[in-house]
Amino acid sequence: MKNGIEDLVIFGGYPAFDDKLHVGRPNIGNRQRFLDLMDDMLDRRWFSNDGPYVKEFEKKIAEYLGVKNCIVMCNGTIALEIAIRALELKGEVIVPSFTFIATAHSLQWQEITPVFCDIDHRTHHLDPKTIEKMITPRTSGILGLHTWGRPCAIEALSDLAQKHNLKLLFDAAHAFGCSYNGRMIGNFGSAEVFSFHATKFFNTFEGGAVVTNNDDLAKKMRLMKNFGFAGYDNVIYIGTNGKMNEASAAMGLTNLESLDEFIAVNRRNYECYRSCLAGIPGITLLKHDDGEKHNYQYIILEIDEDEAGLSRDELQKVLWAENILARRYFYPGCHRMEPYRSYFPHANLLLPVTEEVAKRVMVLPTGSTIDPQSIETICQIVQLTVENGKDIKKHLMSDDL
Ligand code: T4K
Repeated sequence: MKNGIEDLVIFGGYPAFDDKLHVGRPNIGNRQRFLDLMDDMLDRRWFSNDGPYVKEFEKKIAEYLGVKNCIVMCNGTIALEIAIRALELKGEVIVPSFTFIATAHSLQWQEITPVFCDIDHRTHHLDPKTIEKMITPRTSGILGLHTWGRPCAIEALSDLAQKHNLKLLFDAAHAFGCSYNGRMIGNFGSAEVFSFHATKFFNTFEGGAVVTNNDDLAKKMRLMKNFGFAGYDNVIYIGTNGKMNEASAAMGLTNLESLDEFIAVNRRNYECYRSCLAGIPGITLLKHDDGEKHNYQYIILEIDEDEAGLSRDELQKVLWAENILARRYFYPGCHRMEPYRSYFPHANLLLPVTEEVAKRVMVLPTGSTIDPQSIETICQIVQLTVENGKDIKKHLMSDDL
């Protein structure tokens, strides 16, 4: 408990936490269950190439999402690349810049130009009104993103895709366990791609999946993730190595059994942040639609510098000094990173909302390693900092901390 700003580390106090609090600390299900699966895997000596755990994991995910096909892969980025190639996207694809760099790279890696489109300031999703202006004769698709797990404007994007004869793919890296109009994310567009990276609330160490209700597309992606092999000595398609290994699938099977628990903990943490941050001027917590399923894996704040008295970056400095490692996802936006910064030096002019949002957003720690007491402490520090925003700003500027 900090009694005044003199207790903050930036003024010479002790850190609120001895150990660093991370955004993205992995959740781990029943440890013994995982170790038992590992024992069986070692006895069986079957480690990869469509092993029994991978098959069972794919079946369970497809059932959980109510989708016809699930193809698990070694990570979300390769899964995106394979989905993009299987859909035969080319030329230009419309995509948000306010995303993790993998979304843009998965296109550029295949020499497809990501055309960055602005977002809606409330939802942080692709703004359907802006998309139409970005469509050219070279546009072959839209790559939408369910940012923070909240479903993007699925219907508007589908209408636009249909109207302009474009393919529609969703980067659903954040949205495992979320629904839209009561239907699980995974059922929309031509296909949707999940990430099961260690930092996601549901992880397979590294991993990802493409899900689709299109059987032909699924068949093609299965070939592509296995070099194009259609049987021994028979390659019928260009492919790569996108296979998930058995240890990752075992982690996935273990964690699926604890999925509801992970979500319940995230929800408890979200509610705790919601009540503790209420009423702090200039601090807005992004809300989730209580009528839909949600994984609550990201705690997203927007900081209004005028109201809070200090900027997002200044608040982050205060928190880091206290060992609260808040993150600035997705600063500064893909368009300000290479190679896109060099390719499109004036992209910022078309992305005013992206620029603004990237300066305001901060993501706070949650997950099973964070308890309500820690959240109360984090929020108390945010409150204390905002109450003294002007003095802290002056101090940070003078000390250049
Ligand atoms: N599309 C979107 C929209 C995405 O957000 C992502 C991934 C992808 C596509 C691509 O999917 P993958 O190919 O990754 O499956 C992290 C993750 O590495 C990345 O997967 C994720 N998005 C992104 C949002 O976050 P960083 O650069 O923040 O990672 P890092 O190493 O700083 O880790 C974050 C925090 O988690 C750290 O404070 C430490 C902690 N951590 C991390 C790892 C790996 C742990 O405590 N244990 C761990 O094992 O990108």
